[in-house]
Amino acid sequence: MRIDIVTIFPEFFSVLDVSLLGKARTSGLLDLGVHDLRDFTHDRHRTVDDTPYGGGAGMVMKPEPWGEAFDDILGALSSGESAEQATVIFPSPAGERFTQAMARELAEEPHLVFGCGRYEGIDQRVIDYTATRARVREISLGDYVLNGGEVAVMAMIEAIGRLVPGVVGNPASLTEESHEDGLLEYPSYTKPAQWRGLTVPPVLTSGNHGAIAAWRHEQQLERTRRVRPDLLN
Ligand code: JEH
Repeated sequence: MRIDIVTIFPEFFSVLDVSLLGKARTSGLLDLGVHDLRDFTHDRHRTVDDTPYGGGAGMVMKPEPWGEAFDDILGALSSGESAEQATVIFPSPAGERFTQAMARELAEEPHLVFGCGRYEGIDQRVIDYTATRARVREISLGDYVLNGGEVAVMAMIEAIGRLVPGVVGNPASLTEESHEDGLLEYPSYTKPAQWRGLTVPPVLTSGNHGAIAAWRHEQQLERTRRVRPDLLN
């Protein structure tokens, strides 16, 4: 999978060099390009924002640098790839909510491009124009306000990237997730059996696999009822 990110904070994404996603990158499973939006400006101050038409507080990201950045990324696609094959994602507090189902869908895509806004957001014409050249989605990480798209993109890439075949070391852990029942996880324990006066639930050391499965399911139901009743229809 190819991923391009356009941002005014390219150094923010250096963290993608580490952990599972870093390994996926060095092994060639994930091909990541991070682009500094200011490289597509032409004025001495590398300006990316301006005051909003119609008035109001804050600044809006001006369209020209975005247009040039996407021309560069979508206009020079690898041989055989057409611009329609790219999916451009704009993280936005006004987007559809990001979900695990969406992560699964996006993990199938050959090319994702993320446009990270800042300030009050990006001139709407950038989204509208890009939609004439690629599939465009406006996606919100959740119902809280962030200062820009970068943190949302980091979370989306982690959620999507681990679903790309070969990225997660143990495919069994993904199979287990795909059979998920819409309940929260059961609690996990490891050695030592006694720690600071706390013991492991005896059923887990009983060797009775039926009893263990039943206990884990009961824990899932109890936990879901208590903290996420919305998940039980
Ligand atoms: C935030 C991209 C680009 C801050 C406030 C406003 C909310 C009512 N889950 C998410 N939260 N925030 C973002 C996001 C995602 N994905 C996000 C961004 C940008 C994504 C700039 N910002 C900062 C920003 C305006 N307020 C939005 N409103 C619903 C509480 C009030 C107005 C715009 C942009």
